[in-house]
Amino acid sequence: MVASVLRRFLVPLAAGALFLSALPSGSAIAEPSYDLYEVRGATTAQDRTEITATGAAIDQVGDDSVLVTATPDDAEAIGDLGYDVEVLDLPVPFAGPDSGYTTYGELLGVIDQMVADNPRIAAKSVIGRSHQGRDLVAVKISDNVRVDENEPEVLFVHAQHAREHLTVEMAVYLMRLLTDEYGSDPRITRLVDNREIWILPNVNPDGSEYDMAGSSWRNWRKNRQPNAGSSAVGTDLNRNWDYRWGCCGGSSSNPSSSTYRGSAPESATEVRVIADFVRSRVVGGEQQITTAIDFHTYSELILWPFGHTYSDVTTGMTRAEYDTHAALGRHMAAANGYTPQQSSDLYITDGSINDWLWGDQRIVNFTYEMYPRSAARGGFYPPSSVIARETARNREAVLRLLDYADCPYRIIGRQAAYCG
Ligand code: LU0
Ligand code: CA
Ligand code: CA
Ligand code: ZN
Repeated sequence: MVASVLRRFLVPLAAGALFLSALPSGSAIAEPSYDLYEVRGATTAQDRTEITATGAAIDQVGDDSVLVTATPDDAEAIGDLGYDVEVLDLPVPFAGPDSGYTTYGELLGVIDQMVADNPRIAAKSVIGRSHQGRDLVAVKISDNVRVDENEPEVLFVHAQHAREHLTVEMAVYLMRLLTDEYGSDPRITRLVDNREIWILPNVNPDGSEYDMAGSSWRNWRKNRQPNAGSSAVGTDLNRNWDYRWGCCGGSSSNPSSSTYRGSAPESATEVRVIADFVRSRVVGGEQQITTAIDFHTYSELILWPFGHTYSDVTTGMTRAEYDTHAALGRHMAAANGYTPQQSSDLYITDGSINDWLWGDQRIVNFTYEMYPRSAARGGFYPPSSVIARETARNREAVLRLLDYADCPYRIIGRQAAYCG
């Protein structure tokens, strides 16, 4: 981050600031404003967890600093912890929206066309509706797509966080890859024939449409569900899952926070719909989905559970299970150049999909934090010119997950014990 974009904390927002209007700080009625801050003096995961406990969301981790999305109150609380806090002016890429990114309406068009062109291997279902009533869509890709065959199932979740638009492009890329190259690329043909692949291309359409709807990006993270007794809108979907929800200081109870965990587990309409969908894949008492990726931006990381504890091995995670996640995470990272690590190496989170998919459903799963590595390269808003390169970058990594979906424990040689 270049010095010219730094302004001292407490300097008032300039007129025409690109976020929501600068509302009087401390007002009980006004919706809070979220700004980008640089916090210096944070070096450990424990430091970062303490910072997120104020309600701020960490966007980028450096050796001794982090960037956070925070309300003025969160920023003040971080300062009270003894860190050096500066508000950042938004860098140029925030000037968007960039028409090279796929809107929700365009996404539905892409899906319908892809299904029309590939009716034997692609199908769309509406699994529920968002809080504002938009269709929540699942795309299935497999041979004999209309039949529920006895094949390992794989789940890809995209855009829990509204502003992470590159993840929707990742879904479009995957749908095109698996359909366009079916019948010509032998590896992809074999995987489509022997897996049932579920792509949820945008699970937070209310949020992503809101983020794109203005004359500039809104830096929005949560969904758009109102909160009783508060003017602050939205729940952080990735803190609302029903596994050790709110347990461990990795989410906020304050509706104004961008990491608000909601009033109860699955209180967010979209989380409830996706969780019901995942539960519906339990057939004959057995979860059919073996492996999953939840796509986010940014930082170029591959993360595995748990997020709610710094421990590798704990209740609900044996050494072999941890090692399976770590080995598969590293195997994928070797293909895309991301950094592999346990989720809590970043900071503690609770109520994440990552923890729920493993802790509750026993699905071996990962969070991908996609391009870029830093805010200086565009943060949540890189130019659409990077879409083709940064989605194709994950081709081999995703194919590796699909390969291991028959028995992920195979990667540590434990298939007899786990998949016999
Ligand atoms: O939800 C998040 O805070 C994620 C990281 C966790 C999955 C550990 N980071 S993000 O919000 O910047 N995508
Ligand atoms: Ca099939
Ligand atoms: Ca099946
Ligand atoms: Zn995210």
